[in-house]
Amino acid sequence: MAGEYRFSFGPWNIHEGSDPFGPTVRRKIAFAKKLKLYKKLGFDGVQFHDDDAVPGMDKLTARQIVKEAKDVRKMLDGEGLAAEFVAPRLWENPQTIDGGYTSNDPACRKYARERSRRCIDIAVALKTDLIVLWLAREGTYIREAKDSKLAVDRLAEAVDDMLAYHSGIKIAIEPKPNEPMDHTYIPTTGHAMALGYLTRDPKRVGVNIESAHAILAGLDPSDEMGFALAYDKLFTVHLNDQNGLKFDQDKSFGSANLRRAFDQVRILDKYDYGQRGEFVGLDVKAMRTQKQATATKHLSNSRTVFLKLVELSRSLDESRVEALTADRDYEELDLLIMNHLMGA
Ligand code: GLO
Ligand code: MG
Repeated sequence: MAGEYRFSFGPWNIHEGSDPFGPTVRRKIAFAKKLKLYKKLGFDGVQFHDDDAVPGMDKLTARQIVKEAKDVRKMLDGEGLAAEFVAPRLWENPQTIDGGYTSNDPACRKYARERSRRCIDIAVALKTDLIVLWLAREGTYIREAKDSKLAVDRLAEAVDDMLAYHSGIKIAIEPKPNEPMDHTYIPTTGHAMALGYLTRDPKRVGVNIESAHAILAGLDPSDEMGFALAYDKLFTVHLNDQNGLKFDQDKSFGSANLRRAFDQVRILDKYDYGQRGEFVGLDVKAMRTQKQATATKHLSNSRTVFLKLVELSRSLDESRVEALTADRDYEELDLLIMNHLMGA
């Protein structure tokens, strides 16, 4: 069963533990060393930010960027790993302080478009056709700072620009309702998919659903997945967990609410997620308390929980579920699911 699913995570998921209130607590692990951990932890795919692959890319020419990305491709080959996607990191440069594509400053919007093209070049060099767009700062701190209609027009134009730049790429928009912004323009799966339909080639635009982001929007991640699956738009997922409405926690999958994790696995497995090469992507962070030597357990644990939940999903007595559903005895169905999860 493990072989039926391929798992991925990004190098930022092995991190030094800094948070807004305190410095790092673990030593930095070099990128090449992180790559060596993937297979050992049971992972086959690497998620990238453009500058995970090519650090300092803003100071390099387009040609130099491609050259460096090709060297990273060789490192991946050496480890037997695939690149799952590349995402333009449009939230750290001074020119993205007020957002990239939706910035009020035309020079900053131009920077964001250029950077996105370089990101596509990197994806091509890494041999992946998937671009993830987490629209980090495309929103506002105060409502009056930007025009929301114009912002959506600008987002659609930016996606168009990327689609036109390379006919072979697909774009998975990763919605999130807040953080770092007060409100973002693309807060939910529905918004992300609707944005895709404003573009020149909606077939090539889908979503990356992150469990925690759906929960932060007050929504159920498995229902969000069902919505995207109904439109055949679930290009990838960022599984993790979130304990209520607070900062984005990126907890290990299933650690806050096992039943909510079960429901995500159940819908993915039911509709053959992964059969067309989609990775089971994680976006999880180790707790800050974790010591150096054990700061990758959140990754292997999330994978273990996913696979265990696949087993539980497949062993659920579906005829019993059907009978109880037909009888509208949802209290009994509730107990059936809880007993199943408790191994009772
Ligand atoms: C933050 C996002 C972030 C993205 C990543 C890929 O809340 O989840 O981790 O997934 O940057 O674009
Ligand atoms: Mg994410």
